[in-house]
Amino acid sequence: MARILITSALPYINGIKHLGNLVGSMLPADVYARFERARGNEVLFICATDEHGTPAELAARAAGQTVEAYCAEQHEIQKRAGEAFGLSFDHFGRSSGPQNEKLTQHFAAVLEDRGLIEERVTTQIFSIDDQRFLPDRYVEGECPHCGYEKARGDQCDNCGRLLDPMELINPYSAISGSHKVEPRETRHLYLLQSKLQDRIADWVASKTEWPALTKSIANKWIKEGLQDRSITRDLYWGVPVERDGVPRPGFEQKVFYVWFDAPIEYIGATQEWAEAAPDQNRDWRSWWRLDEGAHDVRYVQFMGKDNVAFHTVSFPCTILGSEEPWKTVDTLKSLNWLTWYGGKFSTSQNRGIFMDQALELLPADYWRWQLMANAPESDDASFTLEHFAAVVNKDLADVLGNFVNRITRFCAARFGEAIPCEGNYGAAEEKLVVDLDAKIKSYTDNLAAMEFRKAFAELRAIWVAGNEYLQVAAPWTKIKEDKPAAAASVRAGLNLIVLFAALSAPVIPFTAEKMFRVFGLDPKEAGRWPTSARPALEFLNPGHAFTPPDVLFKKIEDEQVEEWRERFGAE
Ligand code: B3M
Ligand code: ZN
Repeated sequence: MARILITSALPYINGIKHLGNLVGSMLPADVYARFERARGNEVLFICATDEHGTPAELAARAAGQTVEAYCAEQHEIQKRAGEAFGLSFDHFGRSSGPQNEKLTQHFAAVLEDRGLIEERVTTQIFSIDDQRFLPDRYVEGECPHCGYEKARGDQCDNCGRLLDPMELINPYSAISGSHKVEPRETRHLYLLQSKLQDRIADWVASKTEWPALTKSIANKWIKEGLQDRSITRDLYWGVPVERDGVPRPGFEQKVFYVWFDAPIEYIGATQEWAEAAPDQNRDWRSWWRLDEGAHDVRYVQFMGKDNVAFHTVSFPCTILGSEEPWKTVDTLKSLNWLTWYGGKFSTSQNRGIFMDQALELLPADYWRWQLMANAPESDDASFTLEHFAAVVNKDLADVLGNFVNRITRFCAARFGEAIPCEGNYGAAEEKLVVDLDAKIKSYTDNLAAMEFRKAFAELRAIWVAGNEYLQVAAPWTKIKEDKPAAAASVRAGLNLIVLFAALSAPVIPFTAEKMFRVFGLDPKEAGRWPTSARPALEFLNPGHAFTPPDVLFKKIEDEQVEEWRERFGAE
């Protein structure tokens, strides 16, 4: 039994996440966690809301709430949405918690002791009316290159060039619109990443199992050379810049940068998990400290491609730079973008479906299947309602749902609501076993490699093989001339439902549970990962009672697609 630590990128606190965010990290992480648990491994699956930074402050202000109240409320909303989607986190924490604060301050202190942190004075735009320094993207003005009037301080959306906010002509605050802005000097802590160039380059080079997308992004940053980066901000909301409870002189009004503390929350949330159940002897250190048991942990991270640099370079600088025996990541699965009809999901422009809305339309498994079977792995992928409906209707309703409903109903009508006893398996079942075993192996290998599209193409092929078997065995006609033979194929078909439930549970857990319940089975027991269809065909004893389920998946009608197109801005 292996110990596997799984983390999903931490969803930012400013509002409920859309389907693209979901498939970008939390959902694939969940599928993988469920798979590894079913294989009998000890899994710890950790996530949290990422709560600090300017966007949280501004969102709170827009909502007319204090940032503390806003974050507390939004955390609960995201937590509930995750649960409703079946995200099986062992803990869903909060980066604004005391554990993360202590750890963040600890890392900063150790890094400073190692000579990796220094104070530097920089110039930044200060907004007099807002009474705050403006992060680059909150300064707007005219682009010095193309003249576009709403260029952001970090980049011009019109010509695409990267900008420095000082370059903007006629700059103003994107927060208040005020033009009363001026450059002012401010002092910040810099993490001297340049000193860690070789260390990080060697570490990345040693990671031979990283998938291509992850590796190529990491290598790009290493090739460009690691830059020293400021890890503090002039803000109210964040981890205070303190050491052993004492504020750093000159930094009383500053906090650590959100991207410095957010990854540390992977550790913080694990500590929250342990402290949430004091009676259960949970040892967070055994997952994170190499000197306290974590040497045998395998650590897997999931994230969208825009987060890869932070996880392959920045966070490793924090961890490795500390020279303390912390566990580092073994492999990182990164995903491309899911687009909404080829464009961006956007709350303000009412484009796309968000997690809470999705569940108002259909149960979680419909979305989980479509998103994972079409995950943006090798490239960006476009979500369209038309494709969604086609996939659900075909894969889930016609193939899997139809299989389950057809065989359970037929058996109930002709043999009664129990596994038929008569007849023996023969050549057809042997062929089925050989075929399924090859597919189960390929499916398992692809899941283990986190190649989700390939994996779920294989799972679909497994369901199809079940249908084809029934098509050929045709108990509905055979029953007239050879009842025992018909009984044997019905018995095989019913056993396949249990097999399919176990294999499908990582991606469609709610449906898998319903399939187990048809036979009154406990998903924990019956859901162990199958390696062969051979024992699976004998799993249910003849005479074992069952109850045919209601239709597992309803087809999506054209009118529904039309209505949703209207509502969610499809174009
Ligand atoms: N919160 C993702 C984002 O907002 C970011 C991930 C943090 S992972 C430590 O883009
Ligand atoms: Zn421009």
